[in-house]
This record gives sequence, C-alpha cells and structure tokens, in this order.
Amino acid sequence: MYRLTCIECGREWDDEHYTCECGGLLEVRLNLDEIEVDFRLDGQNITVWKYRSLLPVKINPVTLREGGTPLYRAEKLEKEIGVRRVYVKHEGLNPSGSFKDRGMTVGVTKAIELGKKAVACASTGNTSASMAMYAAKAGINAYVLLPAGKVALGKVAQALMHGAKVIGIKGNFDDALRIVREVCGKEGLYLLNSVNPFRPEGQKTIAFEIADEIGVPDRVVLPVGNAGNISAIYKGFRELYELGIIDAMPKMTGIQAEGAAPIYRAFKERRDYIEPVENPETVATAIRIGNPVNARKALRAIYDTDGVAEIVSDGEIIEAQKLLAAKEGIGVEPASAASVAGLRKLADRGMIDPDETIVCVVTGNLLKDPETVVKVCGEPVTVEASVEAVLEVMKS
Ligand code: AN7
Repeated sequence: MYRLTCIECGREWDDEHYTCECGGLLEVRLNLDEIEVDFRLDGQNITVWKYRSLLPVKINPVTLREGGTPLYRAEKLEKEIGVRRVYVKHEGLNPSGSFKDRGMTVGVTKAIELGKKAVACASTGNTSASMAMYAAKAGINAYVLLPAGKVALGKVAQALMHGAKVIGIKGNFDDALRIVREVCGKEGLYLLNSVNPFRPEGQKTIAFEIADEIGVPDRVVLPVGNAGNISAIYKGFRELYELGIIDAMPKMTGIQAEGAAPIYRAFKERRDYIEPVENPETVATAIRIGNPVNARKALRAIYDTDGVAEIVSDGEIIEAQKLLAAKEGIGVEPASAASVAGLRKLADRGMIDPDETIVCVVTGNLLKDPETVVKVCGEPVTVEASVEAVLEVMKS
C-alpha cells in the first residue's frame, strides 16, 4: 500500500525507522494507483477514520473519535479583516483539545501494530497530552519530556492525569527533542514526535476534511512550530490532487511567532533550509521552537503552492485570540490565534486577494492555557454577596 521513503536521497526503509542513514526524514508514499479509495467527499460522517483507505495502518485503530471538527464561517472576521470568505477549523474540539489527536490515533495504532510496549515524545505540551491519552486508551506506557516551566498548565495536567511519566528538562523544546530521540534509540521506545512518519499521516486528514466540507480553498493558514502540521496538510491535499479527486491546491501559509521564526527567515531569503534560532521566545509556548525538524518538508509545501510564511508579534497573537473568542465564540490558545493574526497582517499589507476563500486552522483549545488568559484579561472582580454590590459592578 505504501513505501517509507527518505525525502532527501529516496532510499526506502521498513516501518521501524523514522530517519534515513543520510539524516533525511522519511515520508509515507502511498501507491496511489493500487489504492481503492472507498470514501466520497460528500460532507457526510466526517472523522479521521472515514479516510482509512488513505491511512497506512493494518489493524483496527486506537481511536477516541478524533477529527470531524467544526469548520465555521467567520463573518465577523471577514468584515474585520476585509476578506470575502474566511472559515475557521476548530481543532481545539478534538478529544484532547488539539489537532495532535489526528496524528496520535494513527501513531499509537502503529505502535501497537509494531508490538511496542511504550511510546515517548518531547513536547511543548499538546503532543504530550494527546500521546498520554492515546497510550492510556491502548494500555501502553508513555514517557514525556517537557521544557520545564514553559508548558501551559492544562497540557501538563492532561499528561499527568492520563498516566504518562512526565519529565521536565532544564532546556527548551529543541533540547528535549534531541534527548528523547537519543533515548528512544537506546531504549527501544517508540518515538511519537512528528519525525515519526506515521503521525503526519493522521494529520493530513485536516486537508481531507476541508475538501470534504467546502472543496479546495484558495489558501490554508496555520501556525507553524515544529512544522509537522503544515507539511501534513499539504501532503493531504497533494494526495487528493494526484488521485484526481480535487483539481487545485491551496496556498499553504505558515505563521510563526516573531521570536521563534526560522522558517519565516528561510522563506524571506528563498532558502530551502533553516538556520536554527538559539533561544526561541513567545507567549505562544506551543510554537516556542527554534529548530523545527520538518522545516524541509514545510518549505517545500510553501514553495510548491505559491504560499507564504509570515511572522506575528505576541501582541498581535493575543489580539487575535481575543477577537476570535469575543467576536466569533471560538476559544483557542495563543499559538492557534497566530493563524488569524497572520491572516490579518497579510490582508492589511495587501498580500492576499480579498476575493480568496481562506481556511484558518486553529490548533488548540482555549482551556489549554488558562494562565495566559488571566494574565491578559485579569482576574474577575470579587464583591460582597449582595444584589447592590453586583449591580454596582454591572453598571460600572
Ligand atoms: C496549539 O506539542 O510541537 O508546526 O510538542 O501545540 O506541527 O509543530 C505543538 C505544536 C501549533 C505547531 N499549534 O504545530 C508539541 C508541539 C499548537 C501546537 C503547533 C503546536 P507544528
């Protein structure tokens, strides 16, 4: 059904590998002319596993009913930003509250298929929350490395409660990933970061779901950290295109935080490789990543679709988070709001056609990061337990 191929040298590997001897990432290449696609893009029964005929697993999936997230038309955003048609895909409504569940249902299923007893990851938070949840469902052990003090509270809470062994390291995400890759190699743990080629296979279903519901938009805008998701969504559209199911590709548009923007910098100079950022920093801790492992795949996705990369400041991120929450009723964490902040910036600068149909992917739920909310909105007012005191505040 598929081959596992190095994106740099083309060498093929078996399912046990994540990287090639040459250091290149591996990618699942489906044998599209052999595959019998057994779904129709009819907008019905949308879930990750509707698209099973394009997912490289052989056993019954470990599933918590992921995918099928709402794609909202955002009319107030349209007015505010000055673009004709904007949709927001709310990935925060997945079982663990982020898009990572799409990758984990496939990744943990693959772990079981390969007979693994334990899985591991480094994470800025959401990957660990999701992995812990699916490992719990599958009944295997989970080990998680986090940058200590830099992960939003809701995500740590999830990893802990779902029973993962959670280890904070005195370093950033890039350090954690380097260490966990080595530990997995030594200890035979199954690595579930997005260097694992099966995770993006699950995440590509975001593209399938968008196409299923509204066809191919002109542009897909999303936040970029380790750059797995933008690569995965591109791959999803690409497969539909190569199968002749769709006849156009959306412009892949990646938004990074100003303080963690190696992909944006590479894009600005039209490079196909990044220069890592040493000390990444942003309020959007989910994308506080300086050395994205999927950079090569992501840049290819952007260049190949005539897309762009852009940066936004922490202030712009929070403003977009508030706008989504207060005007559209869509509660997301800061990293997710980067997509909307980026769209607004591109529109303001005349860098996108106002007639475009645009999908913003918002990647994680508001509840993930309550501490940032309290910082930017303040604590609620507390008064005496009386009608008078309450009315006084209401009228002020
Ligand atoms: C809400 O959990 O990297 O560009 O370790 O949690 O595919 O990395 C999270 C990333 C965007 C960026 N939005 O996606 C992790 C982790 C949210 C995220 C991203 C993340 P990629």
